[in-house]
Amino acid sequence: MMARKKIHFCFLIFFLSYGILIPTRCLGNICLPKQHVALFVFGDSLFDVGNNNYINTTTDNQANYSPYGETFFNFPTGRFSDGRVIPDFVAEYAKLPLIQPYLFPGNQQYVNGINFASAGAGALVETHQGLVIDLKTQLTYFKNVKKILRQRYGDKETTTLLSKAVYLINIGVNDYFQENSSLYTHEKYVSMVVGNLTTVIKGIYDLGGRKFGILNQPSKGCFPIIKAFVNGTKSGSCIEEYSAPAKVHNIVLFEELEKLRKQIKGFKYSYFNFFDVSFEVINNPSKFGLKEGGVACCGSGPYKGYYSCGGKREVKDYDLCKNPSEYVFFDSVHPTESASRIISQFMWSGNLSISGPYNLKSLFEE
Ligand SMILES: *[C@@H]1O[C@H](CO)[C@@H](O)[C@H](O)[C@H]1NC(C)=O
Ligand SMILES: *[C@@H]1O[C@H](CO)[C@@H](O)[C@H](O)[C@H]1NC(C)=O
Ligand SMILES: *[C@@H]1O[C@H](CO)[C@@H](O)[C@H](O)[C@H]1NC(C)=O
Ligand SMILES: *[C@@H]1O[C@H](CO)[C@@H](O)[C@H](O)[C@H]1NC(C)=O
Ligand SMILES: CC(=O)N[C@H]1CO[C@H](CO)[C@@H](O)[C@@H]1O
Repeated sequence: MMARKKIHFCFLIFFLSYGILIPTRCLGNICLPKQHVALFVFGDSLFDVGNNNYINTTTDNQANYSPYGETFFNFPTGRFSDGRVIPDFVAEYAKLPLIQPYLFPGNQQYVNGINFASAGAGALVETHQGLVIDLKTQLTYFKNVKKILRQRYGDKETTTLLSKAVYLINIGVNDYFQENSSLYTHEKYVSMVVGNLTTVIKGIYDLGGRKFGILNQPSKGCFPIIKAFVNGTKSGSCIEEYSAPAKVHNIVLFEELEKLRKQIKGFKYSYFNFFDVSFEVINNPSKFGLKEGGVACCGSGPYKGYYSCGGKREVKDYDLCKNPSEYVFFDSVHPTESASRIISQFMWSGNLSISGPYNLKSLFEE
């Protein structure tokens, strides 16, 4: 019930601020401002806004229990955060309402976009297979959305909507957490992960997508969960060797995006340097108005690095900080709402070395 109310409220704001004052075009009985740009979201727990509430999975891949959601929404929504996550801020900056999870039951509009992200998902279908919506399946869902849009609004409007839309993708962290990854050389495993990611990007392009926002891998060696399982590190320091595959991934990903830009017509992208931004925010939280980058808000063990927030996973004990807004990490892997806002601002308006060749703002305005 509460989720519904909030969504209607957002639609209302949207129509009040755009539908009436700005010239519109209409899809069926829904009128959109001329410059309407939808947001489609693909990925893992960083972006999941509740899809995993509706699949058979484990509590490791779910956040639909307290204290997740305790600040902004005042109830657990399935977001791995005390409050909002990155796609919520991107939608806000793009003057869109909150983008709904694809699996949310009931009628969906899709004209503002939709979110397919699933916590635990990877670019490889083997990653948490059977417990998540892998990236390939997310693409299948998008294909289905396109079909529905065409039935409702016709080919021409659908083509326009999809070509103007921005496609935000974050994937890979879970692939590199797989034990299997050690069976391969870094180079081989990275080529599989990035290869499957670019296959999905091409799949979206073939369905009419043109504008892509892609995050590279964060500095995983700084995550409390990694630090907690390595002995003898002093508080706050990152473990560089755990970031090594991420660095290879990031180089290969950038090369592949450049190849796509040169090879396929109209392809535009924003490559977000999540690695440097996450490293900076974690290690210099005070620069960004935060206090704690080394220890998580919710969890147990050293650095609150055990993944036990909410007490419904393997480890049942957990502590919760008083003020999540002072922390970078909410649980041992996921950012707080405050950190997600900071990251989103860099994605939205960061300079070329952070968010390029387009930042998200310029992609939306294209
Ligand atoms: C989830 O698992 C339960 C119990 O195993 C089963 O009854 C149900 O059909 C499954 N639901 C889906 C959507 O697969
Ligand atoms: C990982 O290992 C499992 C079990 O051996 C296997 O079924 C799976 O295909 C492997 N995944 C990859 C990406 O190699
Ligand atoms: C995608 O991943 C699979 C393993 O799931 C791998 O066998 C395949 O080669 C990868 N595809 C590309 C294009 O790299
Ligand atoms: C880009 O922005 C970052 C962070 O605000 C800053 O440190 C860096 O100097 C900027 N680079 C350029 C080339 O302006
Ligand atoms: C020597 C030492 O401190 N070993 C510890 C390393 O961390 C593991 C897991 O936290 C402990 O079980 C070991 O005792």
